[in-house]
Amino acid sequence: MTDPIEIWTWDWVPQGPRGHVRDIRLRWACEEAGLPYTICTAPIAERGADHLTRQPFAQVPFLTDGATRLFESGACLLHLAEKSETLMPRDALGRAEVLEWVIAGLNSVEMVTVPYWFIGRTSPPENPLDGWLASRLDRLNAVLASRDHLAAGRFTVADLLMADILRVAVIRSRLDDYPALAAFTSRVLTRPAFCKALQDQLDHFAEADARRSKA
Ligand SMILES: N[C@@H](CCC(=O)N[C@@H](CS)C(=O)NCC(=O)O)C(=O)O
Repeated sequence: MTDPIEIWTWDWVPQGPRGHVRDIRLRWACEEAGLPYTICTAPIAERGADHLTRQPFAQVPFLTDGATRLFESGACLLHLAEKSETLMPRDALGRAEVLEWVIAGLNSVEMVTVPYWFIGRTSPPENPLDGWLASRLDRLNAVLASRDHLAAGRFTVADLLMADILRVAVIRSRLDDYPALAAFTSRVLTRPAFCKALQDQLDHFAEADARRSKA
């Protein structure tokens, strides 16, 4: 029997990021595909040499799957997608569409949403990335106005990733202006696999609180 995939996350985080630590993407993909996995933890307080050999920026998530060791949530998702047709079709066209939308999620959408969120944390009178974000949401809304899924005509890992990128509160609160995008996000985020992954991550950090308060 093969060992379960190891998904590595933090041993503890404060309340703010709970539910958003990116191991959720990997948990969610495994839940969708029925891939056996186990959660492993790296100490957030001491990011030592061992951690840096797994994730050179001292972040999470990263995974182990047999001899394969990967960091970057996008790379990990594509690895999982190779293991299950549920996450990515096997035909060349469907596969290409999934790849382009996964990269678009990371490199055209998340590269705007993360700095937008980060700047917004200081509550500036105006977020200088407002227009940039609006242009991305506008175009994504136009794409999803005529179809339910980003790639391959069905749910794939590209939808999973994009919905996770868009569910950050400060972005999601803007989706009322983008009905197709709001509907897409709600649809994908009500999938049972996402609900389970979210609850499991919340439970993981609640258990960490309990352990800390006993120590
Ligand atoms: N591009 C990376 C980003 C990873 C990332 O931002 N990880 C966060 C948790 S979701 C983290 O480890 N933050 C702690 C830090 O950056 O020091 C990926 O998608 O895996």
